[in-house]
Amino acid sequence: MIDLYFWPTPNGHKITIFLEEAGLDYQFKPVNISTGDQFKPEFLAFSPNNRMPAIIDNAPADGGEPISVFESGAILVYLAEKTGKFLPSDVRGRKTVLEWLFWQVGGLGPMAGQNHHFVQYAPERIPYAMERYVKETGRLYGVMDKRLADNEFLGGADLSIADMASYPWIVPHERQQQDLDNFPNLKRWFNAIKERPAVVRAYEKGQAVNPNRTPTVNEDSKKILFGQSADTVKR
Ligand SMILES: N[C@@H](CCC(=O)N[C@@H](CS)C(=O)NCC(=O)O)C(=O)O
Repeated sequence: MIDLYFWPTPNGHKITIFLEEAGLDYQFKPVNISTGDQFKPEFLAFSPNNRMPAIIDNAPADGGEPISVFESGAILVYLAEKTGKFLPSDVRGRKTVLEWLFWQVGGLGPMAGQNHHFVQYAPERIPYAMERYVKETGRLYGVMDKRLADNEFLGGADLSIADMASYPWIVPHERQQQDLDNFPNLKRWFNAIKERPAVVRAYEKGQAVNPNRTPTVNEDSKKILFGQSADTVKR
């Protein structure tokens, strides 16, 4: 059984998609980041970046004590290695999936995240910042579109953890001021993933963790989520 420390956000959905696709047993451990659960000492003990998702694997492959993992990319690699699914074992296929996984966690995620911040949430309208991140998000969509012109999935012919990492960050494409009609290969990939039964289940189960669908970023939670500094960590 996997304990999934989770809140329904793009980074959280990456892991529910994997768990549903792989058919692993898991239980949600809600981390309501709007109310500050990410700062609870018991969570910080194994997720020191005060971010979710994180997991605890209660039945690790070595038969030893439970193993915790934080960082969505590390969690996806851990689960792929545990199950032997969605990360090829041959040297070339593995390398390619890891390239696109790292591309997502180091590029698409952070850039689209800044796009969300400056376009939707920043208390001041800063045109330079908005334009910078909307354009960079568009550039990254273009990179994906080109890759998907000759490949069904980011890693090649098969669904992989690279697709699972990227898909949740394309879901809010309208909020990111991107038009999928400008990226036909990306649109084909997006629609194909969206229809997968495991992905539908992942989103349904994930949303049920926040049954009232309270927006994660609201006037109260902005005080918790934005303006964190070194002092936040020292506390
Ligand atoms: N690099 C991290 C990013 C995770 C992340 O940013 N999580 C956000 C929600 S999507 C969070 O927990 N935020 C809590 C906070 O900002 O205090 C990963 O890929 O796991």
